[in-house]
Amino acid sequence: MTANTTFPKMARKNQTLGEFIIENQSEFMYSSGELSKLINAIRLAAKVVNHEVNKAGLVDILGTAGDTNVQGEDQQKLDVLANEKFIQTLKNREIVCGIASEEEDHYISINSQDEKHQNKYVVLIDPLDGSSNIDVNVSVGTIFSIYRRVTPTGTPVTMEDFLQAGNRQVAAGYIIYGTSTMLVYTTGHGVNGFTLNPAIGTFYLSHPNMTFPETGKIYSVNEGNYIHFPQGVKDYIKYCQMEEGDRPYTSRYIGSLVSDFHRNMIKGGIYMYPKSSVAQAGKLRLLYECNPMAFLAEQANGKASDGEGRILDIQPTELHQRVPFFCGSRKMVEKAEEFMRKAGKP
Ligand code: P6P
Repeated sequence: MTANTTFPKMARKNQTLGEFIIENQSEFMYSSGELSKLINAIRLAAKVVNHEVNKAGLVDILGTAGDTNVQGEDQQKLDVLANEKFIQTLKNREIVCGIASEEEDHYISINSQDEKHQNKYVVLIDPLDGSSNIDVNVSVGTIFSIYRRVTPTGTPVTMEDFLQAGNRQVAAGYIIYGTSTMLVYTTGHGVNGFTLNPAIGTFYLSHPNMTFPETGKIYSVNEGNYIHFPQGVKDYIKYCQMEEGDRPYTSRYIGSLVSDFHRNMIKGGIYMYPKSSVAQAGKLRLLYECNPMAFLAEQANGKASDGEGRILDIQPTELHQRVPFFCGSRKMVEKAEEFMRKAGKP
């Protein structure tokens, strides 16, 4: 899979997501409509979760997880609720044959009620990434990754259907619940961003063909972990801070991958979650955080690396495995890799 060179046939500003999907249907490889229905299912779940996230500030009035609200209703933690909404919406559509989620220890096998259904897609999700930010009213996001199953249709999915390298994804994207709610996704033909008009519940194409600037002046990393980083990462952070040429860069770290990625894609920048002496493989999960974001990054002419090689070429071995993650403007990721190469294996 190479960086996007073909734009969607139809990408008119203010086109609705529904119109966009229909007008670009032919570009969904092999799909006879299921992938479109899948993206539509994600669109619906996004609206439901958006409604819940936006009223989170009222949780003290409405009650919190394990409590009951003023109406005596059980309140759920938002990440549990987001997980349930996405899983239920995807199940109801009879399109997917399996789902994996950060909130579920094991994958969920969805055996079709109708044996005629040859559901051929599996979806992997981080239903509410950065959910700890909700209590302080900071943007959070949902991340999704879609593959065609590799085991025979009509049979229950196996782990093999989920442990596919990221370069086999057919679609990936995120929803960012920020100052506005956006759905940003790719099917391998570039990256397009749709903004929700909450008054009418419609997503409009607001950011056609999003691309990372080739370089930037923002670096995003939790510098509180600095002393634990490998020497090459420390050297790159010091490079970013040095007074020379277009540097020092600006440090911006929200603590929400989707938000940092989204800002860096628009303005130019690099997001890093390196391995460290306290987290040997870093923190981020390969299957439902790094792979989808890496697919988006490459489709937006950016780059995504584990510090040594391409994220999308990693062969997964476990459902919840973690990898170090460096993602964003191509030249910035390449410079970070250069410092790590020079410093050698920690
Ligand atoms: P730390 C949220 O938990 C997350 O997975 C990403 O969204 C975010 O960038 C990162 O972890 C924050 O982790 O260790 O810096 O608080």
